Amino acid sequence: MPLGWNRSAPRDDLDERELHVGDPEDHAAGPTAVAVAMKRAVEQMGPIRTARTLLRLNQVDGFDCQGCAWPDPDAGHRHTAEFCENGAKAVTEEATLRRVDRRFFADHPVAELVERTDFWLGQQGRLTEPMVLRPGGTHYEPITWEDAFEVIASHLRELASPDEAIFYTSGKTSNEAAFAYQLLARSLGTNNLPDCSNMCHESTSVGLAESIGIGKGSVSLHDVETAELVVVAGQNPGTNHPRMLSALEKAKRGGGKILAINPLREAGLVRFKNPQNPRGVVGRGTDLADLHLPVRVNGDLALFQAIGALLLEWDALDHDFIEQHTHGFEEYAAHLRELDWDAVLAATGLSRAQIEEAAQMFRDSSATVLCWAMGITQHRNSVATVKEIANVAFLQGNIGKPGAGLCPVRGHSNVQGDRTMGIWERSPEHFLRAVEDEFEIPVPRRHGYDSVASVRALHDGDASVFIGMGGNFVAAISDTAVTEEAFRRAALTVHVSTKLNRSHVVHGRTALILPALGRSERDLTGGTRQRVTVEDSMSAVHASHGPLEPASEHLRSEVDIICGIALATLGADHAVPWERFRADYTEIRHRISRVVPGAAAYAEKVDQPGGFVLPHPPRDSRTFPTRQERAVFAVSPLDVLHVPEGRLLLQTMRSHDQFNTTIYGLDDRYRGVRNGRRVVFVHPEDVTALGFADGDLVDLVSEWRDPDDDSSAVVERVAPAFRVVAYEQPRGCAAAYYPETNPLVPLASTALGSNTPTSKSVVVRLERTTHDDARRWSSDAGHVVPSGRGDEAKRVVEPDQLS
Ligand SMILES: Nc1nc2c(c(=O)[nH]1)N[C@H]1C(S)=C(S)[C@@H](COP(=O)(O)OP(=O)(O)OC[C@H]3O[C@@H](n4cnc5c(=O)[nH]c(N)nc54)[C@H](O)[C@@H]3O)O[C@H]1N2
Ligand SMILES: Nc1nc2c(c(=O)[nH]1)N[C@H]1C(S)=C(S)[C@@H](COP(=O)(O)OP(=O)(O)OC[C@H]3O[C@@H](n4cnc5c(=O)[nH]c(N)nc54)[C@H](O)[C@@H]3O)O[C@H]1N2
Ligand SMILES: [Mo]
Repeated sequence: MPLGWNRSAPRDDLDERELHVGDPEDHAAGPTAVAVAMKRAVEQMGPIRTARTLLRLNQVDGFDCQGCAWPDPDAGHRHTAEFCENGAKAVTEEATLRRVDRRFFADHPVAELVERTDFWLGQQGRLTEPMVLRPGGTHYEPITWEDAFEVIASHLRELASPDEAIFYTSGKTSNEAAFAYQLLARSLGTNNLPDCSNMCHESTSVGLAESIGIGKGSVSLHDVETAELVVVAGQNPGTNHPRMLSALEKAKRGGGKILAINPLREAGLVRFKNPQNPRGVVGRGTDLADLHLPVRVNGDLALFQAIGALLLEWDALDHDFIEQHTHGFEEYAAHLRELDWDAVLAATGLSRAQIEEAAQMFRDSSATVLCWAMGITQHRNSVATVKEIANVAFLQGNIGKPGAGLCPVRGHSNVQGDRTMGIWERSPEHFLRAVEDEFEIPVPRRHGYDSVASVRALHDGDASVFIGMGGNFVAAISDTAVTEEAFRRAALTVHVSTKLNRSHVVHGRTALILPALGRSERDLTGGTRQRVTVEDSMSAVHASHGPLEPASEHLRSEVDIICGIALATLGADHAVPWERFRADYTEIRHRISRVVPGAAAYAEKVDQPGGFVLPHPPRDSRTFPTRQERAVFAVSPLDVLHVPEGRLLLQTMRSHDQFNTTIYGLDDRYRGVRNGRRVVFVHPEDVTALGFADGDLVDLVSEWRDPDDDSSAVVERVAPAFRVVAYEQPRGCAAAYYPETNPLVPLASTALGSNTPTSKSVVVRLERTTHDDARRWSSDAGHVVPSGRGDEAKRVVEPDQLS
């Protein structure tokens, strides 16, 4: 019996139906998507509120979708219904009429809530008033806002060093709140500003900064729509960026081609039935990918090297671009002339013919857009892979020209804006100096903790206060058992949240829940109607204001809460005008325009309909702010991830019915799974070869040894009770949903250079489950994690025991 799992199945009475597995779908969206979105919305909001809310979504005078960071069409080119199925679910989750009030907390002790799944917690409704859990307390109790701020202030004042406090941000936070939040942390004297980006596109930010001098993508929506070739690597837009399918459809109708690079044949990459036009509603829809390369998990570095080598061999190069704008071409070309094709085939699991066919698509295109997301960024070699993608773009001059460029597709709706505003544990010197000059406060230069380092600091006692501006850090980050133990050691955990989640019930000695306004709600902070601003994945900044009555009269905006903490901690005569910030966010926008590069006249520009686009030198003028002042070809060794015999390489991904740790429902329609989340997708022949059958219940056991230390022991981690689903993909690979699989990802297993958890490359073996109630677990709703101690969930195996 695996250690650390002597817990019964979690309690979840939401859905007692059996897990059901059918065939995956061969297209995305269509009328079903509209029907599902409307059903969920009407269930939680009623028909009138549903109509009022959804029609304001992503409109020029409306509010920005809380879902993903995909951009909006230009003002004047938007549909009446400018949203997707999953955007509608995101809005429903926030605009629901269900409420979590003080009665709820009085009825449910924390010891009970911790046994609930994240699905159940989220489905209880919106948080309504500030709550505190006192040391040794059994229940959360109401607390006034002023007392809550005083609890935080007294903890912060008692710290021996400001670096013992951690200020986490999830990427929904507006630019105004983000700017104020980083200013609060830095006023206190710390750069401890980890964010969800550390777990997400950090490998992109680090890789692109080295390759092109700026960590952001270089395309506009128009470029994607007019490209001759769009490459979609390691991304599942049908689920996670559904509005991207409309852009891909436009590209196809304009004669463009699509190359999908993904271990799974995702429905959204096969065919799209656009519910906005009749062809999509009654017809067959639009075929998307012209070629699907079923790459082995983690094979992309090798694949892009091979594509580069073929383009070199065929002399399919933009010589002028290479000569005028790049650095390091000779070394790169020499490296690829030595390419070891056997290693390429082993790493990618593809044939040479398949790779040549893909390379020909590059050769035959004079304007290529390269898109990628988590399938690229969450591996040990991810930074190198991002640079390899940039290399291939440079070969053909596919940057800074129409219909071409690099397109990392961001996750959270404002994750890119938060970074622009200074949410960064290692903000550059020019930014820190600008803050210092603007506010005349000393700003620390020591780098802060990123997300992984924050867990370690809490675990080791180097930090004792954790403040989360949105998000669900405990469930989102790797190594759940270790993380939960770290949180339990904190003196104070504070969460500014809209919905109940696991981070509220795995808590420090004192814990606060501070309920915030959501983006769909009217913000009357300071007595005037306030707007906020956000930046999408393509650097477009625009304003957003919500139409709805707030879920409760006690809610405060994130800006208001940050200013409240600052005033309680730093006092009213602090150099930063916190009172003026909360009275009128325009004051914050004026400060942004003086501190943030490229944001001059920010307050005025966001008044233009549709907003404005931040400067991006490679996109705008083919200038590259790298040290070499050119686009830099990177040379990276080709590595093949070795998976021992009898093990699988597991990627952890999203179902169609979740937003990160927020579980909307239990169906992954496109992959044929209904009423359950504890499934592991395995190639049919691997299922048999490993001695199992489709439908068996297994525990997932991850095996990890420090790759930099050959003598280290193998450490195992277990996540119990997953149903095996035979599912087409490259041999040796497997897939399962996050966050249920986060207990398997070691905290120390991170990407080189970006420290992002390797949640897409986890070496696992399957073990027949020994849990009595395993059937119940596997048909259970949502998120199950151990609440055991960190060391209990691990067992140590000596290296020679690993075959
Ligand atoms: N509805 C909805 N929308 C979302 C989110 C959500 O949870 N729900 N999350 C938001 C956030 S924060 C983010 S970051 C994005 C995430 O958007 P995605 O990156 O699309 O999210 P994942 O589900 O993690 O999907 C990763 C994809 O990469 C593939 N993949 C896995 N490993 C590899 C590999 O080694 N190589 C290649 N080539 N492919 C691989 C998987 O099969 C899968 O198709 O979506 C955002 N939008
Ligand atoms: N194994 C594995 N782990 C992963 C990933 C993976 O692919 N695999 N993906 C990683 C990625 S890409 C990301 S981005 C992270 C996500 O990590 P997070 O951003 O920390 O997690 P979310 O689940 O998006 O946070 C949801 C919570 O945010 C709060 N919230 C929602 N809207 C608002 C709002 O408007 N204001 C405030 N104040 N709070 C709000 C709600 O209370 C909700 O419970 O997870 C990472 N973890
Ligand atoms: Mo993300």
